[in-house]
Amino acid sequence: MAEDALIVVDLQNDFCPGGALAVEGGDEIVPIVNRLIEDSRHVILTQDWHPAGHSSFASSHPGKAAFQIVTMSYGEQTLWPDHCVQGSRGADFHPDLRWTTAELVLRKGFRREIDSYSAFFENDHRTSTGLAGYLRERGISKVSLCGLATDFCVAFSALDAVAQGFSTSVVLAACRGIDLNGSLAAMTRRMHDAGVQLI
Ligand code: VGL
Ligand code: ZN
Repeated sequence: MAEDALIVVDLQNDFCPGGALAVEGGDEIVPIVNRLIEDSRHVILTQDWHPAGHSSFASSHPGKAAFQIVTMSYGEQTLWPDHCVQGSRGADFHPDLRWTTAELVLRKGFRREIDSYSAFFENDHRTSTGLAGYLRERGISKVSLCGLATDFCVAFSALDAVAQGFSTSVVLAACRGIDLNGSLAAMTRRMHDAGVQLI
């Protein structure tokens, strides 16, 4: 039987107001996401999970500041404030998120040398997280995404999901974006053009 899953992306303290890489209104989506979780048969969460000194942190690049772009071996990488450090409070899920029914918590960004926006592939677009195989082996062919941030981890996850053949939708009311240099409009268009259902 074709099954569907809800994927809640990075709904962690550091992406909420007061956090290290706060997304405006990030905490406002928690009640909406809780309702989606209640209504979903299968729930998967992703958790941004970086070692201290991660290469996506501006602090690892002397002379560089957060939100600047550098070129890594795998291409361009935006630099971020230190965030979602493994085991820190900032890396915990928002305290009001009701995620006990989740069947999988997928951690990403744990390799020091490479960032991972997408739940499916790291930022070289080649190194797999194993999620596509996990979903296929469980007979899940349809995924619905929500969480933070719309224009980074949600968007790249959604683009990879359709490219991997999953029927993919993004619940925009249950997402909030960072919007760096027009990234929200650009990524929304990319998702639409790729066949992601935006609802
Ligand atoms: C994210 C920037 C860095 C996200 C994660 O969850 O969208 N953005 N790490
Ligand atoms: Zn990150």
